[in-house]
Amino acid sequence: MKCKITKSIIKPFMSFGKMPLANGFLSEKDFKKEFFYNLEVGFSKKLSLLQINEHPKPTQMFNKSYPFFTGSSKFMQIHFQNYANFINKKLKIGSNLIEIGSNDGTFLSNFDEKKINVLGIEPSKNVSDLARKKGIKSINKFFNKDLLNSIKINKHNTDIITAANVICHVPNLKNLIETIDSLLNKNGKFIFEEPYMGSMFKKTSYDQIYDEHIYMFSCTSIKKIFRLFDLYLVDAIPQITHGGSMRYIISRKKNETVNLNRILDQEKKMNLDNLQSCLEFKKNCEISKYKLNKKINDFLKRGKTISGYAATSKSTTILNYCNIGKDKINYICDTTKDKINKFSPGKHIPIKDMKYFRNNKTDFVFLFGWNHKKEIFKKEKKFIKKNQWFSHITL
Ligand code: DWN
Repeated sequence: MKCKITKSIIKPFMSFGKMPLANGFLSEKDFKKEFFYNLEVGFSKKLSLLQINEHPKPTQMFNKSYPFFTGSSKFMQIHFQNYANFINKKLKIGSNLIEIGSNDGTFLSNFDEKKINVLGIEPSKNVSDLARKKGIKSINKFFNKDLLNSIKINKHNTDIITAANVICHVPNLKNLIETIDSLLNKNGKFIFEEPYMGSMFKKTSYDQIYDEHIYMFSCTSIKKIFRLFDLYLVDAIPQITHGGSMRYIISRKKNETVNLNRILDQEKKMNLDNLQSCLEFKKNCEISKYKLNKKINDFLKRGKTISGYAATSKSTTILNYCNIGKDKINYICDTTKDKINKFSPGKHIPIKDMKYFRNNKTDFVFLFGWNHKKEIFKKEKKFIKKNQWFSHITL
């Protein structure tokens, strides 16, 4: 191992201001002691890596009652079936498979445990317990070097390590990658999916940036990071999930596909390897904020009412950055039990269940779960007309 990368503070190129925990849905009695930090974004020229500077401790974010369940979206359940099929093709009977951040076991439930030895590592107790209840081997711990000392596990014996929407949550990438390195066998692969910086810049979907998303990756940054550990990005496959993601395939052997080289060229053209694209993104965020406030104020001036749909982590960035509170949005509806009857982080908009949404119709609905648009529109088409939906990005 040649390198020393730990997250270092870099000069920010933009700030979203004071932010609460993205998933810190809270009760009224806790308003006064709510935690805030400065959401500043920097860009490492060396690694072409977008990162936030300050963030709460991982134990503060991924705790015993983490309110996000992978299985909460039907579309994502199908996506994880397809992702599992993709991985299954690379395994044989008796192979060892580990998922980092296995949440409620949605992905691992697609494997036949009689054929594949699956193991999920999940730091949030509530979701890890849920996976265990489904019969999936899940260890309630953070995936890092300490894990190797605390559980019985053979080194260099894992065929595939996977993750989805997890690696950008881990501040100490050095520790994480070294742990992966010591578990994978000589032909082992690390395959993971993450929201894609290129899609975020194209859509100006700045709400992908919040405390849990410490990094925003591109193929260029992933290639640079893993190379430092003698591990190589060999292929990348774009995904439509979460508004545009990328599946990265890491191997011990350097053997880049034509497809990967094409994406890397595209990223150069988009300036994803340098600060220019970030400065453009910053400008676009400011324009987006102005336009969103104007749209909402116009609705209100016309006497219209607004509710929000899906109390996503992402909504915390939008509401706090754009300073939108309960004077503008009456409530946000959501399907998650742990969020219902609480209040949104920072802006304290009430979170209500879907029954409330049906009985308290508003003129317009802010779709915070815009990445689940297809699924939600289909579900709600009887109740909400197409022209009643809006978001900070084009729907
Ligand atoms: O990376 C992360 C992604 C994968 O999931 C995490 N850091 C946290 C979380 O982010 P998110 O909250 O922005 O994820 P989603 O999947 O965009 O939104 C989930 C929320 O939306 C849940 O609270 C459930 C809600 N929802 C709903 O109320 N009705 C979702 C769907 C599909 C629905 O129909």
